[in-house]
Amino acid sequence: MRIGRLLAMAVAAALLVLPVGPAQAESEPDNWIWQAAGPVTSSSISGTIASTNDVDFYLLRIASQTQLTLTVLPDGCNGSFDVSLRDADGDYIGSTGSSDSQSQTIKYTTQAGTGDYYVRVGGNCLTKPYSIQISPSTSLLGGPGVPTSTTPTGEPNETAQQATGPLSGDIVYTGSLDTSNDEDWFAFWANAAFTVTTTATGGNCSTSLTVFDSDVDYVGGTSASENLIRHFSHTPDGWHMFYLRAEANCVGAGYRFSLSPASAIPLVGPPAPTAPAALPGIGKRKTRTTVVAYWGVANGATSYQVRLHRKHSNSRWKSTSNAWFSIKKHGLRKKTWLQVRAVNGVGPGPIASIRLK
Ligand SMILES: [Ca+2]
Ligand SMILES: [Ca+2]
Ligand SMILES: [Ca+2]
Repeated sequence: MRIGRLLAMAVAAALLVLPVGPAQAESEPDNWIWQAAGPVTSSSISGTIASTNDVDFYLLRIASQTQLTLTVLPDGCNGSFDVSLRDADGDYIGSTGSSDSQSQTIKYTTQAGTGDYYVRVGGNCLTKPYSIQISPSTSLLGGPGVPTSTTPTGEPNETAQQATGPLSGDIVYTGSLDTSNDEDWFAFWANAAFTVTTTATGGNCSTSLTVFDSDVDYVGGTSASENLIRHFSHTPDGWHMFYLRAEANCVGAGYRFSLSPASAIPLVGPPAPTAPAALPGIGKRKTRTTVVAYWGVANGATSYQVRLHRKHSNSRWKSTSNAWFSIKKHGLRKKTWLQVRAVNGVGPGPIASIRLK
């Protein structure tokens, strides 16, 4: 981008009055998005491109709808620094270079809501440190950075039967695909909507993650290449086991992935089914000719059973889908009780009783 000489001087003058806090110095290794330093909270970042293939990543956590300016200061170098801004998934937003006489800027209004952004610095100016000012620095929010604690996974894990698991939620797992036919299989339980998040970590390869259900039928998936973060979300219709398969398009691919939220990723299968709960209550109503008993719906009930009880004798249990039972007063003997219980496929629940006469 070309800017006029006057404008350049105005920008340079403005820079002189910018408050300059302590610069965040780079900390190698920071060559991948998952190695990004930060979140940066100082008003400038600085580092050195140490070799032609050195790249430096920084994480910025920025307040909602900030009019962000990244200013790459003149470097006095024959080469140039390449500076780009990336969104939370590593996707490109904009870039600028550096020159030996003029500052260059990236200006961008961040999205609504607190958001993560990445700054990537590369280039061929190998002799001088770079310096990038971030404005307004008050928009830079702190907080946890890219997780550095990871859980490596191991071989063999070539099929669903060999799957490693069950995996936990909110853990960053790492793995690599080391041969042309290497597949890495994992298993996990999920009982609510979950998201698989992944990025490639090595070998300049693209890694794909595919989710299968417990019958090893395809559910969906995503793939990520270098410095891109990708997601796949799924809402299961209950508590199920899933399989996750990692594959890559070239040998030596590394990958990271996590499952979230942890609350949707139980470590065990669904609890065994149980008989229905007790009836929450039972009552009765009398008319001139009948007594009607009625009860509250029991948790887990698919139907109910009723019988008459008197002293030590019971009638046979009779099934009903109603939550009530009606009997004629005429012929009803004294001290007769109605017993009711909820039932389901597991069996009957506790008995509730009410005196009819
Ligand atoms: Ca560096
Ligand atoms: Ca680096
Ligand atoms: Ca494997």
